Amino acid sequence: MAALLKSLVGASEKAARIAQLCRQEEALFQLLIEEKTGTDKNKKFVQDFKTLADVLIQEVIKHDVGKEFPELHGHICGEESNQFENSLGETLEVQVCATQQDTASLLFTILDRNRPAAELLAAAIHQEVVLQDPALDAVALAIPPERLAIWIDPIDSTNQYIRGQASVAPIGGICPSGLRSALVLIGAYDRSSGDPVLGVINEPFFQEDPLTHRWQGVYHWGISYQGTSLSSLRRPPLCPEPSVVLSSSETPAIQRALRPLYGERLRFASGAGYKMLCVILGLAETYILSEGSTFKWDSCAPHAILRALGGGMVDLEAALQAWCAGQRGALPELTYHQPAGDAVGAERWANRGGLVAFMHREHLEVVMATLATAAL
Ligand code: 2IP
Ligand code: CA
Ligand code: CA
Repeated sequence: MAALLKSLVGASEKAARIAQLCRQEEALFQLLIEEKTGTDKNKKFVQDFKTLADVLIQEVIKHDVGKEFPELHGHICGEESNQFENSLGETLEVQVCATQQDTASLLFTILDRNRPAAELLAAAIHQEVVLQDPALDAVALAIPPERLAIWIDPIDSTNQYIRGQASVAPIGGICPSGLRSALVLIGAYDRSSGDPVLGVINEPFFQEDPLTHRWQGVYHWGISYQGTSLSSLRRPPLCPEPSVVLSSSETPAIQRALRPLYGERLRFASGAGYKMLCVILGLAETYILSEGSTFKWDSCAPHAILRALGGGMVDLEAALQAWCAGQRGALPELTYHQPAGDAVGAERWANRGGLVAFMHREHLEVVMATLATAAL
């Protein structure tokens, strides 16, 4: 288990470096931002590159973790597919090749013969990440990898990643938008129960070095398995004046219903993963989402960390139903192993009933009581 945890943290570090590189290296940055200029073909190509950054990062994680743990083969999935259509309408398969040179050649084709970009990316993909983290080394817990499966969101909050605002002033510790909300999310769940077991959240844009303007990242992890809970973080204390974090597109009805409870401490932020991280860090007591706009790859890693710290994440619709039926014990948490049978594509893996992420049960109960009586 410690080996798998280390492998996922290492993969998240490599992913974060690739995400940083795409913003820091001129040859890649131009591809990322050059949106409104150029010909139609260019526009389409730039659109392609945004997807490519996501696809590539997911493939790197899949490759590195899969190589170390063959038991996970076929059980590492994510938001993206590795089938990539380039500006010429050709379908290409993005993959990490055996050597850096082979990967560079493949990327050269995919990137419309842009050699500097292909070589920079290939070097980042094949770099060796060395972790120096005694706390990670000290973890001793045996969970057979063949019981687990993995969800990856290579970059969550892609819009903010592309927009790239570096210094957005936080409100109550929470950045409403900007690069801070772009995260790498890697979560492992139990194949048979669907429960989240292990989560890694990497923040590639945690802080900018004022001298070099290079980004420094930070990662967090948590494990919750058969009564054992471990995390790089501490459980935040119960806050007497709770705040809630919402999507700026949350419905007016929900916002109205929550106003009496939270008053001015109704916060808004981009990025589903970032809002979950705010609850993990104690910057907000709950994240409430009434719509099915997040997916299993958004919530799996943060959910595992929340559980490791004694919190959780419930399916809002199912939890409200249970609450209203008087079944107020263990409210139904999100699970990760079963697709919605009546949906297609990514929708099969949506958290369709919405969600509530919480750290302290007391806050979850107040939210349930409030929403159950609100006219929504
Ligand atoms: C998105 C991203 C959005 C979020 C949406 C996710 O994932 O996190 O920011 O919407 O739910 O699916 P919001 O910011 O309104 O919470 P991605 O960026 O990976 O598409
Ligand atoms: Ca996402
Ligand atoms: Ca994403």
